[in-house]
Amino acid sequence: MSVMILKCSRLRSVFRLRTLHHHLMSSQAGSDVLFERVGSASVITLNRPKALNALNLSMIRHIYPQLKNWEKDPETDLVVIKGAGEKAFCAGGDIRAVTEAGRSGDSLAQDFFREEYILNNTIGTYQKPYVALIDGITMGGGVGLSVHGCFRVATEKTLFAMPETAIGLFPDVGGGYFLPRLQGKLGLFLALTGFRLKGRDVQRAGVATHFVESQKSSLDRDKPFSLTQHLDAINRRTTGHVFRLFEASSMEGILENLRQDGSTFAQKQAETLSKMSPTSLKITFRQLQTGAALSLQEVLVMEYRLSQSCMKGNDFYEGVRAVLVDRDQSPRWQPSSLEGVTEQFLEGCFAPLGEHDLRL
Ligand code: QUE
Repeated sequence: MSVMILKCSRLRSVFRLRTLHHHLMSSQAGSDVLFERVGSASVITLNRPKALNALNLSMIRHIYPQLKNWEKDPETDLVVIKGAGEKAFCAGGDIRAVTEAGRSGDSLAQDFFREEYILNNTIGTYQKPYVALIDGITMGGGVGLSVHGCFRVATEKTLFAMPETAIGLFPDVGGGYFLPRLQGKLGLFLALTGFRLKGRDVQRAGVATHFVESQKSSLDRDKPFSLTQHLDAINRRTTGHVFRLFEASSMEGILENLRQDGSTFAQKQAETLSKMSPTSLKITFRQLQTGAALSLQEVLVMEYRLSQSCMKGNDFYEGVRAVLVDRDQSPRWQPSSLEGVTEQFLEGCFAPLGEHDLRL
């Protein structure tokens, strides 16, 4: 009898586990991401074209073990990752689901960021060639699936951005690592403004390692980097004192620089920054400043702390509401100005989480 009860309760818990597993892996289980072998290449296809291949936890949980297997698999010489459909490689993370989970106290709010960053680290330390075909929209979470790998192939259809300051988040997935390592202050500029890079410019900026025309291959070969004239401004030196628009010791300093500069470019960037979450801007400024001297692993630990701070605040929920849910594009940020975001608050955002810290 006791054996029966034991068996029953074990069966029940196995069944419960399977139900939970099924639930986690549902939303068109398995088909959200496809795996295939092409010669000696193992290929990952992000397969949610209607959602611009946005990355959800189910996809992360399929991709991670597959990458680990292929790393040891003698039949696999390289890994290729691409997006299904014409429009996107991957437009980001499924952050709408993350904010819904955050509101209802669901653990997805922790699990998503933790497992996503672990996957980013796996790509950054991968022992075989990892080739990301970033043909189409490549933003946020999609950048994390590509930029840390050794080959990133852009096409004329690539549209790259780290747009998170617009939704009260910050440029995560290792943005604190790769952005400060781009030329001059380009990474900080991209991080704060969410500026979109297109086509060959994605390679010019150093985000892509290669460029091919999505059909053939010589398009725009002689076209210069369209930000070249603006890079002078981003890193500008004017007469008298050394003065760079995005070089300042604080976020307020950058805005001051932009407002004092007469150029259309500077005014436009000041206007863009005025729409972003002040909390996100200050977190991002410090994230890149700190991340410049850290390893990818240390950056991801820092970013996990920041993700959990954003989950506790107002702006991430409000940003997702304004941009992705209600689409009124009118977020009500709290605090509403940079001055309202104190050093003491920022200190707390970057503070260790003890046993809840990300471990890599
Ligand atoms: C800023 C962002 C994101 C965004 C829009 C922004 C982002 C993100 C998505 C997104 C896009 C398509 C989807 C989806 C999410 O949009 O991070 O689920 O299907 O993931 O202005 O940071």
